[in-house]
Amino acid sequence: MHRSGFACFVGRPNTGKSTLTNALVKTKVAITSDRPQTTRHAVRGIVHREDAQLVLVDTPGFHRPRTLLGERLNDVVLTTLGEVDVVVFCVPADDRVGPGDRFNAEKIAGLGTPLVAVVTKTDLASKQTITERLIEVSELADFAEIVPVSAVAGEQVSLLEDLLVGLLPEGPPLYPAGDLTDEPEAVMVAELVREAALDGVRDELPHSIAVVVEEMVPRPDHPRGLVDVRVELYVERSSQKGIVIGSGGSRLKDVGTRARQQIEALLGTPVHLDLHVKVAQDWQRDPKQLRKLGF
Ligand SMILES: Nc1nc2c(ncn2[C@@H]2O[C@H](COP(=O)(O)OP(=O)(O)OP(=O)(O)O)[C@@H](O)[C@H]2O)c(=O)[nH]1
Ligand SMILES: [Mg+2]
Repeated sequence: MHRSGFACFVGRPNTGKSTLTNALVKTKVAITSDRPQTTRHAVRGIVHREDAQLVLVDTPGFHRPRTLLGERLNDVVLTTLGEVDVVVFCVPADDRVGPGDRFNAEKIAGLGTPLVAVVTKTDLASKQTITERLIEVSELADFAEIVPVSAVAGEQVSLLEDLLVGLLPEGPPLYPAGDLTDEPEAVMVAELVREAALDGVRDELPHSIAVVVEEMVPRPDHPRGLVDVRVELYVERSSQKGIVIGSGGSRLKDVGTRARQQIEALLGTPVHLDLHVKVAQDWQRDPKQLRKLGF
């Protein structure tokens, strides 16, 4: 028998949903960071097995929206939840269950879809803390399974995979063999630039950064197939522009170097990355700007 279907990750920001998605797919399909609200759209990662195809849908999770962007992100999650076979609720082992977790749990409790809870980041907590967390989580909703996992240490990741596969309906593969994601290349490139730009920025700035790939073209007759990639990095205020660029352009240069290495690995070709910073005033609250930036 062959099973196939969708498992959707939810949970408050920073709980390790994207890291776990990548661990299950064994490839980086979603960017991660220690800043909250890194993921901004539903990212699909595909696990291929002899007996099953498991499509993971990594989401931004639910949070109380403070901006129009926040509302759009909640809508993305709700729409996604309506279409999946199992919902995976993530809570970190190293932090107490709080209002954000309850908010997420309430949203999924009434769906009628099988729920699996994952206590993430078990490498950061003692056995006793993990046990406490498992009990706390069990009180939040009616879960079919509750599994402690460490995506970073690779603990219990394959057990989780087996559990999720077991909850999928019988069916043929949904994606061609070898496809690990359905993200367009340009979106992955933009995300890699955003990931590099998020590293080391604080406060509100992570939320204010948006990245758009304007152009990706192979340079004609280049012996090693160099690709020219032109990227715009948007911030919300001109004061933020200076922070992103850094003194004498040092920070932006560093972001560009790190992003380029990742993009070269993704595309398998050398890349010339042309990175510009622009101000899109208060884009998180502006419907027109949001549309332009793809939300
Ligand atoms: N030690 C440890 N750190 C982890 C683990 N999983 C995730 N992290 C870290 O936790 C932080 C958040 O991880 P993400 O995967 O980006 O979290 P997320 O839930 O996708 O966050 P949002 O997209 O903002 O909702 C990153 O710094 C990860 O490296 C884990 O198993 N162990
Ligand atoms: Mg994420």
